[in-house]
Amino acid sequence: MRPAGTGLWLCLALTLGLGLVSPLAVGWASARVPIYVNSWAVRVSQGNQEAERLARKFGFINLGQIFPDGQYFHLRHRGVVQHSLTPHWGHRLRLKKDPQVRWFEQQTLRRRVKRSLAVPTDPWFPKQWYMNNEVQPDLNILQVWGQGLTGQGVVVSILDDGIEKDHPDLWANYDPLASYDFNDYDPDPQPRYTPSNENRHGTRCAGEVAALANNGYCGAGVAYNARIGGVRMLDGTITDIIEAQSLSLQPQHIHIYSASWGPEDDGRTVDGPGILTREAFQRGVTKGRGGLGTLFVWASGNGGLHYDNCNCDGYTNSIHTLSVGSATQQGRVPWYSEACASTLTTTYSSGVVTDPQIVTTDLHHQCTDKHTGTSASAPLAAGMIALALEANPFLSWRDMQHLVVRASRPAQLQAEDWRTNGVGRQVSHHYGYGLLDAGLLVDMARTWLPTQPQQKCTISVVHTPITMSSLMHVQKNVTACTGLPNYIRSLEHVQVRLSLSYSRRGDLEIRLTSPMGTHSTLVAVRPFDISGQGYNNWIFMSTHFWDEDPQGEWTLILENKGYYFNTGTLYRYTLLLYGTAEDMTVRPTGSQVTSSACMRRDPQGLCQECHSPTYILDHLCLSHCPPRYFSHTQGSVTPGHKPPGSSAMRVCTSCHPSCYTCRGNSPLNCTSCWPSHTLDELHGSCLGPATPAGHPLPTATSQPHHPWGRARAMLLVLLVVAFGTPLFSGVLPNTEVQKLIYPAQKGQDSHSHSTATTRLPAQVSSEAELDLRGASVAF
Ligand SMILES: *[C@@H]1O[C@H](CO)[C@@H](O)[C@H](O)[C@H]1NC(C)=O
Ligand SMILES: *[C@@H]1O[C@H](CO)[C@@H](O)[C@H](O)[C@H]1NC(C)=O
Ligand SMILES: [Ca+2]
Repeated sequence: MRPAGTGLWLCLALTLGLGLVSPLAVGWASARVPIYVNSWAVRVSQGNQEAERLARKFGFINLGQIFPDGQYFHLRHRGVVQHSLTPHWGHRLRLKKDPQVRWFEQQTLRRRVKRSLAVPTDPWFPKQWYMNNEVQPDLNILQVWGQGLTGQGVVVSILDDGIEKDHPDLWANYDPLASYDFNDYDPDPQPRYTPSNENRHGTRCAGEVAALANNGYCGAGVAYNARIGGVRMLDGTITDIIEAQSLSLQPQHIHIYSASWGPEDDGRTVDGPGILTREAFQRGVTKGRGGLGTLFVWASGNGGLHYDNCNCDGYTNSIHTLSVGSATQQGRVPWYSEACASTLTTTYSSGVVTDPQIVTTDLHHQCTDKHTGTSASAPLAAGMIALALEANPFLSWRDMQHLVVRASRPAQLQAEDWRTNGVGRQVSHHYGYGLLDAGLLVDMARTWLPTQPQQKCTISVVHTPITMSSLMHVQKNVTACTGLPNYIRSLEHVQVRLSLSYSRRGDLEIRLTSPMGTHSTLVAVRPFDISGQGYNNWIFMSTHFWDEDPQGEWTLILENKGYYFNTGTLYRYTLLLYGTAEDMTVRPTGSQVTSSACMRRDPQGLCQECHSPTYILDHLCLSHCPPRYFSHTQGSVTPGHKPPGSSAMRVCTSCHPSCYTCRGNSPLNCTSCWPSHTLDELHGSCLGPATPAGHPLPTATSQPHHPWGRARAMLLVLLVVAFGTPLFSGVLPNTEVQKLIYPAQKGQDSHSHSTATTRLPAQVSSEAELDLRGASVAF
């Protein structure tokens, strides 16, 4: 229940007999859309008798007079849905026609928040310096709580070493459907207790997101009314299967996964997700959350002491994860922080011993003020993202990344590498776009115009072996798929896929410069990386070119920053651009509520038709149809129902009730099912709760254990083995400075849309590593 609704509003609400706000209603209400409830205020001239007559005549319940003057009455109708986006036309007509009714109004939900309640009363809240206004600026969470947003209706799962589900500050928000134990294969994620309490990490992360507020215990979570689950998966043998299963647990139920782990942060590892885990990410963003895409929030890594670079970690540098770095209370780069171009945003965390740390729940029903590292930063961001999702539940995974870019500020964060990119934003390899501001994030989430589907433009720059010099520039004039359906005007992520051999990998610095002049370091010197294996189809990612126009000359710079006699051969270089054809820099500023995508309104001002690419649902224009609805172009369903002047209407229509998501309204059109139901992929139908024995897995919709999945995985492994290692040798002379210029050719950029297709795995780790790799927990 919301603690926010008290005071005057509560009195009024009780008088009117309104229930408290449901999660769905909160989302809508915050988007300033009226929600009609099943209550009417009616003014009659002849008092209670007249009100009783009206109630009997039309089937209302008379709940009595509103003021003691016997004129205004509160009528409720049981046959009307409790929350509706449209007024009830039938009752409106009837009441209008009745000569004894002098005035009436169907009631709508009012959002009223008692302002003083925003500051939680929890005893440790004064120690939560990063959100109690103690430092300026902090994460700006009080402002969001002040608006009544607390994560209600949002589900977050912590992928870690378990969660103490009976902790007094967690139990009430604990969600068993968002939890599982993949170490023991049972539904209970309770951590394994040891004398050294090493399995406390997940419980600590969970409390940052959703510790209860105002319960007189510990502190408060960022989204203290969100539901929280835990996946126990780090306390045992870690395989690609376990990672993939964890990341695809209940993708229609869990909105946000928060993970603070990855390959060893030892400064010499280059490793990323295996085939199945990459497939899990891909499925998550395309199918999770009813097609809006699962939100994977990731800690950028703790390898700072080893001069590690998070671009050598295939989890944080995936475009599908939202990677979060850390800053100390003083606004400094913490000693453990890893710098890399794939970090998107930053939240606070610990620093040196004298710096304050993060306050959260701990094992054995305890509280702690000693949570540290980037592991502490990612859950804070996950909580803030939960607040934004409550404000607008229809944001896609890419919408959220766009919003995070815009809601992050350099603020007082100190770094030597703050630079202004081609669209005027400040960006740093330590902090991404800076400190995330929850107030800004929520404000922008409310009015965000959905982004168009993701396009991908692939440019193969080098495909014959070149011997590398000590400083090599590879230039390429790019058209960004101009004239093709996958033309990109505004960039999101940029990837560079490289295959090269090098005598000492850690000595090679790789940088990329965009046509707008933004320099991004893809990997800096890693003194501990003495590997002679080079990079084998490794993908580097940068977020620093966000919203830039990619047309023109891109320069890749490979520079030997170490031993003079280093040698190497560049085998392949592919530039992969992601983004949309929309010019994101000319979007109107200020309020752009989704209703501004409305093309035609009825006399009441309600929207009837939306501009492409949005779809209409209940008079709202949405970028995607939510779960339980499918998008289609009307005309094929109800021919002759077309509005004048337009050939087709884009609408969201209900699925068959047996489906969770679907592509049509038949029970055979399901694409995913409700929790505990199984999708029959052959027939597109959902089967009721089954699998009691022999199938301990909690979901059937997304597990990568389908026979075809395994077959394909095998195939992919074979492909990797066959094509993974380049076997060519260099031919060009080894000059000091090399400049390679490749002109643009129209049509050379390949056509590929990345939204629907499943691609071959691009990052290749050796077959043996797939199963034996241990993931290191960030502390
Ligand atoms: C890139 O190509 C475009 C179109 O062919 C041309 O106008 C432009 O001058 C080229 N830029 C560079 C730096 O070569
Ligand atoms: C929906 O299911 C029907 C069969 O019931 C099938 O004919 C139709 O093609 C399906 N629609 C889509 C879009 O898959
Ligand atoms: Ca508490």
